[in-house]
Amino acid sequence: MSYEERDQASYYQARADEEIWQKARKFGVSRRRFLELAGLVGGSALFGAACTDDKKEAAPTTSSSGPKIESNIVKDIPPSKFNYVEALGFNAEMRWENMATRGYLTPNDLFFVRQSAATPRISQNNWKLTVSGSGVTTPLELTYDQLLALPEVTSVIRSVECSGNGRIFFDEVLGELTYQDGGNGNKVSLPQWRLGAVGVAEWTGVPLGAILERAGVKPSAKDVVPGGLDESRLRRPMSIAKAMEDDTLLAFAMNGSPLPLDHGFPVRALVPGWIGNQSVKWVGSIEVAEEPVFVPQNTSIYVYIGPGYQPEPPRMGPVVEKQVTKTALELEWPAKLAPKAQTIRGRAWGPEGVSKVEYSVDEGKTWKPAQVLPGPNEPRAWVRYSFDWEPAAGEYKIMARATDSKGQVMPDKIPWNQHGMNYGAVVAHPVTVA
Ligand SMILES: Nc1nc2c(c(=O)[nH]1)N[C@H]1C(S)=C(S)[C@@H](COP(=O)(O)O)O[C@H]1N2
Ligand SMILES: [Mo]
Repeated sequence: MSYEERDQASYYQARADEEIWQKARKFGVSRRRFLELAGLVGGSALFGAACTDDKKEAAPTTSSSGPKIESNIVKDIPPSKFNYVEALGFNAEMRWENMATRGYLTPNDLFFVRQSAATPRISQNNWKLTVSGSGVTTPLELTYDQLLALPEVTSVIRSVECSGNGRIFFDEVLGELTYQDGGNGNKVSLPQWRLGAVGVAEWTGVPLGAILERAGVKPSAKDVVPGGLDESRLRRPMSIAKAMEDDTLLAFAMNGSPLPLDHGFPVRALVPGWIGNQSVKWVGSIEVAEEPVFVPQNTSIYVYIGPGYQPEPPRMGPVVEKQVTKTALELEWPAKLAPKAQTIRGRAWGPEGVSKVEYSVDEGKTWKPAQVLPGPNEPRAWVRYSFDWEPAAGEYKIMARATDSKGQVMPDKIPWNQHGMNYGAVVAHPVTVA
């Protein structure tokens, strides 16, 4: 497809949506309800305008179900869908209760956003990818069209999760704040996510390995570093082994739509099973090095610092790459439920996949197996589960814990680390039944 054709396609999509909306209006459907419905069926058109430099045109059609938040995130982030988490840039946390009415995937309009700088507006017409460095024999450049035309294009269902997901529990459970060292004794606070900094989408793109092979990747290549085109210029190295895995992609579509602006349009890295920071958005370059690459991201920011962790020079502590196993309930935090028989739902995920989920409604005294629902249930995505509960009025804490495919059970407690990385302990969800 040429650029013109693609632009045409999004134009027609927008026209078609407008037409459906006009019809819906005749039946008394509000704009907001219409957009919600569009979201349920995929709502590709909501993001179809993602390929322009013009701010006005690029802004997705917005629904407003609350006061608008000034942020440098382009998509609509109403409080009904997101908690806006202030710290180190722009962070919109998914509200888990919204997932209770959803299928396996996180719709694009509910997907959390984490970034250190404003969403850049990059035109796919000017975009190109450069692949270079000592680890390749034939540096190359690819245009957007060339990338999309590669025969290796594939789709995978995978999670993206911020390594700081659950960070707030270090403070709430262990009673010790997490922070980044700002120099001069300054403690910079980090995004205090609860559990909504995770989502699962179907990503379409080209395996990074296929591109590296085209560039003549050398057997001596060690580290691969995608570089972001946003103001933060994020560079995040991964090992050549990780770069060559089948599901490590340069992705250009998310749940069947062109990547939304906030999620990395036109192209992002997808590094499944590893922390979200690895999945560099707005990728413009891939550097392949024969030497290990050290940048603040893997020497001082995404490292474990604290009692029980040792520095590993030049790193200040063990590097954080893999995610850990976690679970969340599809309930408001704190939740209010009626005293009657009901089904409680949740999702559990981790880099090794999930083989079992158990729950406790008596603060961990007794545990029962939850029912894992059918679904893709792939490792590096998540499983959905449910259990029936008929509570009497009162105050409760619901706990859930997942076991991964290696038999590893989520621990009751984990040690504190300064940056609040990978909170993988069991969480107690407060519930009032009245
Ligand atoms: N270029 C760039 N890529 C980035 C970031 C960023 O600030 N700039 N943030 C990273 C972090 S820390 C996370 S957790 C994920 C979040 O991806 P999402 O916003 O699509 O959910 O993007 C990663 N990719
Ligand atoms: Mo992150």
